[in-house]
Amino acid sequence: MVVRMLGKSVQDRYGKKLQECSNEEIYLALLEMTKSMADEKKGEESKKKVYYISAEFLIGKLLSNNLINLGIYDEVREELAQNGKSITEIENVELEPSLGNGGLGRLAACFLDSIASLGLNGDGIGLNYHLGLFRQLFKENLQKETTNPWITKHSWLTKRDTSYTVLFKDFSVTSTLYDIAVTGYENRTNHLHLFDLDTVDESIVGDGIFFDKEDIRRNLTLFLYPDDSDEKGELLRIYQEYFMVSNGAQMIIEECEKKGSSLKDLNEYAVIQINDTHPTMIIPELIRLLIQKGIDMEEAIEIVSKTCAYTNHTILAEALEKWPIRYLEKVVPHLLPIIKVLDQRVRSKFDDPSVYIIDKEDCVHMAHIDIHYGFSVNGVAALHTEILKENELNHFYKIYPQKFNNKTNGITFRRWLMHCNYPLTSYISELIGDGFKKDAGQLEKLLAFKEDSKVLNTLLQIKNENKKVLKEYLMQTEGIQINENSIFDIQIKRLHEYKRQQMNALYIIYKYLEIKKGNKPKTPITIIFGAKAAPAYIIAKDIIHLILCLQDVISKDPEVNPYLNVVMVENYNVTLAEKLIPACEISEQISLASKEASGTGNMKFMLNGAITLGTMDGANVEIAELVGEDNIYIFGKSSEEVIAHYDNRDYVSKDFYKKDALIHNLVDFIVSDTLMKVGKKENLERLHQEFISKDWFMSLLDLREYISKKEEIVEDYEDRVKWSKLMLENISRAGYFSSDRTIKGYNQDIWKL
Ligand code: OAK
Repeated sequence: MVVRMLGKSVQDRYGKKLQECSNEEIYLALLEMTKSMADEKKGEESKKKVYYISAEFLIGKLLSNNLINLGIYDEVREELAQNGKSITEIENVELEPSLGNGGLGRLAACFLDSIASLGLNGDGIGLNYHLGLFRQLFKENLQKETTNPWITKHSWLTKRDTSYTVLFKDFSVTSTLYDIAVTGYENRTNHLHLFDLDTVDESIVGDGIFFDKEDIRRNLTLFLYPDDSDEKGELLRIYQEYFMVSNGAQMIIEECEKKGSSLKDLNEYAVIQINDTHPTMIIPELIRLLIQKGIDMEEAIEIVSKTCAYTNHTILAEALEKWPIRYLEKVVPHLLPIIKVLDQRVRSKFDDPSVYIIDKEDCVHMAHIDIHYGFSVNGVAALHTEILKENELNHFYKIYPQKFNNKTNGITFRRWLMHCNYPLTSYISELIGDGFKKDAGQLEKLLAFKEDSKVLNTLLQIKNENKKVLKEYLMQTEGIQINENSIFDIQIKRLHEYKRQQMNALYIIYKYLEIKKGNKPKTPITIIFGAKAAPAYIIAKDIIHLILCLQDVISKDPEVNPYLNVVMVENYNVTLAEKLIPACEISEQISLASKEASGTGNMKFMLNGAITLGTMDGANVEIAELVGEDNIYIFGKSSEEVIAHYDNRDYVSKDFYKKDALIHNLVDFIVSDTLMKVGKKENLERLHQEFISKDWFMSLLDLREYISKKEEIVEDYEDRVKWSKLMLENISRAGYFSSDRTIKGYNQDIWKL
């Protein structure tokens, strides 16, 4: 039926048949058709609505996802195939929206999918970054940055009439709103609201990603996370954040008033989930707007406190935002009297400077605003929430134990199984029916096939097919050649020292030297990385340099490359993740215990039958509990041990370097002639020094255990029956990590829609 609509639509549009159309023409026809089908699925305007406000929404390409959720993917795919067209090629026409960076942004996207799929009334609020996060290029084994424009006639944005005035210190601006429809799986359509400014001008960007940071009218929504390594950059971030929250607050108030709210009962109409601290200014902004509407300050504070809830996504000090008062004075002076009152109220109640909003250096701690003036504080995995309660936010937990709760992250199975791994999805349906698509827990039914060699073999076969698809894709898109008969070991995530890509690099050096000595692995290994480093994060860029140098050296060494290969994919994004994850065999989740709040890649890999090699960190802990210790490869110091090292300040990386000959050797290889020939002295020497004299995230502490665990997993890979059982066990137990489960939890405990 739908497909006939597609045929008719292309006939009307282009006056020709489907098989005569170009991929671009078909894409546009599908886009229009899908948009109008989504519009017809408008859900009921329930009294209360959740607003998920976030600086990032890493939504990925939308065509296939929308077709799946509208229930027409199979039909469209088949009809296209019958007309000699491939849905995969048509997907290639779409540019990936560049509205996010990492886990926090991807989580927001999974959540929007689950909110709509569960039939809940909830929208996202964010910014329409024209050039998104930067596009990553590799030149001379270094990361370079350029712009990543993604908005074209092919994008899913719909311009709305809605617009608001946003007040800054020296001027005000008028916003424009773009919406992206979010259709749930066989359910309602909600919206992602992206605010923008008509005066923003992409042409001011020259030479990579350089632009005038002070030209706010023209730069405000150019980039996600513009460089904030100087004051002008920090001010621009405040402009962006305030622009986002002021628009959001005005929209929420307008929608609630339209539904009959007097605003005194705002919390009966709206609940605002604050995604980390970037949107925190929505609290003083809402208070300000309520006062403008005639509500007195005390009452306004009470109302807002009943409406806002906060999610913490990191314990890393540098990611916990604090803004100097003098910066806020330069951008949003009208918020300061309110922030000062909020601080005063805290001071009058609590005699503990660590919970004040304004510290003695006159900095405003954004998370402290959220905790005092929101009604819920949640962490994103069980361990993370415990660490918040017992360590990082302990003083707050003692004041407000009832506010703290855990919501272990999840992923949408529509994208991370049904869309990205069609062969596995079809096979699971064949074995246990379609029930798991709406009720992920049903994946456990697969456990009935634990001893079924035909099923186990088919799982291996599907993995092999996915590996070939990845090989083909990397060849076509990046010109990279990989060996499909090697073990695919993958680490894809933002580049950060705590995630320890550098420890993986030391393993590569270890393996390289072993092979040189004649100790060859039985099956060749391909270690694949994907990661962007923040442009001003020097050491992170040095780590990328090291990995690219290793890739370079090994690819040119015929003694080593039949057994070991390193591949760093350029410009890692959701589209690449969708190809890498179904092909992965070993999932690298090796953060320093206590530092990774949750991780969500770990869940995606598990669901697609990869085996985790990881530390007891974030959601790895819950994965380990679910699959049992025989089905996961865990190594490294525990979070307690790591926290004790930080508390006692007794970790000295130089001791490991000096006392352990193996470690010494691996670290020194970074500045060996072999690497210096392809790399830059300055970068390699700096990284070498970093390992020896800092190593803030204790790579050397866990290195020996990491190497031996990795040797063990690689050895176990040889037993194909054992491996296929590991796969089955992991896939079967992944149901818990559906974001539908997470969202049901948010709704039950926090939103109460
Ligand atoms: C990004 C910017 C500021 C603060 C946190 C982030 C972020 O991406 N955090 C990540 O959030 C994910 C979703 O909760 C977690 O799974 C990751 O562990 C965490 O690093």
